[in-house]
Amino acid sequence: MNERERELHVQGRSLFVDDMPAAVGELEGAILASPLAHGQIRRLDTAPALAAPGVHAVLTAADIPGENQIGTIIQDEPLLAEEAVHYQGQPLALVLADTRRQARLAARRIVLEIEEQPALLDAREAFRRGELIAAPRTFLLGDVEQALAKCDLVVDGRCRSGGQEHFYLEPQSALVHPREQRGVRIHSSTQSPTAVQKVCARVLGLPMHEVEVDTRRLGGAFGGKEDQATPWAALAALGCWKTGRPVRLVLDRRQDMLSTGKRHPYDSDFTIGLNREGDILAYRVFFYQNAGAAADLSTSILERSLFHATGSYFIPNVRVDAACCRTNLVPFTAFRGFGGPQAMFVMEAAIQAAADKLGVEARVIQGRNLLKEGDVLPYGMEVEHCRARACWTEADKRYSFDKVYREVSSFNEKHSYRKQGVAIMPICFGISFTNISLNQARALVHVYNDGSVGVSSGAVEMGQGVNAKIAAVAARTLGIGLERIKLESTNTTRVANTSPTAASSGSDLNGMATQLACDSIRRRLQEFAATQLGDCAADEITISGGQVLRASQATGLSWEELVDKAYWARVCLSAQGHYATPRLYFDRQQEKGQPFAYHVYGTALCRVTLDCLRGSYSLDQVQLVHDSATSLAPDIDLGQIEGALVQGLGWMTVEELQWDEQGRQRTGSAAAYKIPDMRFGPQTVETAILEGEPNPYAVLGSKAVGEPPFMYGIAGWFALYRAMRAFRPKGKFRFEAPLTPEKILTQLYDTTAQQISSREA
Ligand code: LUZ
Ligand code: MOS
Repeated sequence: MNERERELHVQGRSLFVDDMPAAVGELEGAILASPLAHGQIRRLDTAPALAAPGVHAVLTAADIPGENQIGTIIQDEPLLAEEAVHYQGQPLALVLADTRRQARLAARRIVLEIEEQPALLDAREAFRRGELIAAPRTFLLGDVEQALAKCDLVVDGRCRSGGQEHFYLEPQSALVHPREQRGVRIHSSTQSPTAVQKVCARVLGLPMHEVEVDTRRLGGAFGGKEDQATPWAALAALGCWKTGRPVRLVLDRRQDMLSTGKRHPYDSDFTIGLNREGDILAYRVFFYQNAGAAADLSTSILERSLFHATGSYFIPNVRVDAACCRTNLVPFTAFRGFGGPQAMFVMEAAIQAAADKLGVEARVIQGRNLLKEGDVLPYGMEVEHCRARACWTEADKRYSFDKVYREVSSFNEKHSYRKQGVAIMPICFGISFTNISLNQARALVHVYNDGSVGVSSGAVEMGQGVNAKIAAVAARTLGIGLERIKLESTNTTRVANTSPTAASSGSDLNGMATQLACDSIRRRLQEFAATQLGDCAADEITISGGQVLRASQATGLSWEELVDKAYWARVCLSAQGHYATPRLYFDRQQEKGQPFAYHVYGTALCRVTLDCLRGSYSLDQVQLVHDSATSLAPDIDLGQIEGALVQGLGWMTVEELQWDEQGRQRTGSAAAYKIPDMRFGPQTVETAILEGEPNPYAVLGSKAVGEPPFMYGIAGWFALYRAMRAFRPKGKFRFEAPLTPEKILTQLYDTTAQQISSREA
């Protein structure tokens, strides 16, 4: 966040969609969502709702002038259900009334009859029945079967991870104003203004240039507004188109939790093979991804699971299979890490299972098999500028793994019913959209003739600080102070065809585009200054600290004066920059290529204390080393690292989604879903930034930071596992996240699953 943004936030003056003033005649929307997970719609009678006080219209699929289709990768998702419902929370109708309350009350009056059908909830079961969203994919390296036959130790197992609610503070919201020619102007809380523009145009049957989308900022997103901000904007746009009035649609927390997608639950089978020394020689894994009722981004997310199947390790023989399975749950969607965390959790589980069998600490296997320069990943990319070992070694040097492990052992010797556990989590995360075409961005920079600067780019500010980073890029490139730079809203008429702000790449891509635009303007100004100052070449001119220099000497000419003179001399003071990440390619037949611009590395150490009588625990300490190259804004990176860590710990420990047998959410409200709070979060977090050489593949030598540190949270799960193991050395524990206190307790005292020796009991 930049200074200005910070000030607005603490004063409560920053505007989110629901803070925008109401226009005359504005209507508020409310949706009717399916109460059942699966069934045929027999009756949908909107008349009673239409008769309710304040109601102006009730819209159903029949009212859609264009296509009733919001799917982007695969066209399999209606905006409003027509004949059948496929998940609980699926929108069926939109009510428009004078007030939000009237709209919500009226929505309850709609008469709905659904003939219920059995709900398919389990990914493996869906796979067995052939309910696949796309053909399964396989990544291969070496010969896994042959290698397994030669291993000293082969261990297999099953690993499951649950979904995760995004819990952004600002719920899904949109505000749509009518324009002439049936066009609309949309304020949407979206990570992807172009996706909203495109889908709204499709739903309304308009060309894209009739739909303008403007996004000032979001109150958090975490992937939950990459694809899933779109339906709410499209519904509001539909309401506006039908009534000719401005329409606002803001979900309340319950509706949001019920009707929007979350992180994908995964169920996986693994086989890992090692030699006696602990080298991993072979790894085979099958990911069953629970995609929910529609494709959404599931196939892309599954692709990232394939890429991150081997985590931070080099394994010479690998087979990864992955299936995207259709069920009757809410369509699951992007969430920080995008399928990477799910895959990396399985890898760590396999290592833990092997360590248990070998009777060594997992860190021995982890440390031996870390990626190094020149290793080839299962997707054919060679590792360059590898920092895996550097982060691990630096973490060991700073935090002394041996010392911490010894302290934990001695604690455990002294305590019978409280046990500590410690785990290390190395991360390696690929940066770039796996859909290569999305790795492009544009920026539009105006230098106004008073010397102030406006920057528009495709990046959406969602609290992650992208505006501050882009402002830093502009200020550095133009040679002027940050106070002269303003980041404008993200708007499809200023910057078109934007990729979502996602994949940790918002600053990388849009920062580069901004740098290119600022470079063009700076070059023109240098040339102009050379003519003004006379007797010198443009190359000798620099601008620094808002002053024009010639051969590094002051000229007395300021930025303002230069800009003013340039304007009167009719020099163009605006520029557009376009950036497309170089070097990327991927062959989906061979499943090989260079899908990432680079990787981000790090190592975290997490220590916990478990109360073995109650199952409750505390996350005592996280210490980590994170690879940041040369950061654009170290304070922002620190916030991203710590925030992602806590969110990752939440996913692994207390955040639990549950559905009943009919596929109805049990955890669809803030009262039933626990996210980490101040008391739950780690008591201490020590973060060290591994400053390195500038990264040659991102803007001004920086590295992306949004998603990678999420995976440090996985250390929390394994630290708890080891504390459980310290209490029950022979216990049979499942590799299943989240590891809630309830699950710990039941596993510690599940006498059917283990033989508790008399000594232990
Ligand atoms: N979104 C996307 C993402 O469309 N493609 C990606 O590869 C990705 N990766 C991380 C987060 N969001
Ligand atoms: Mo994302 S998971 O929208 O980067």
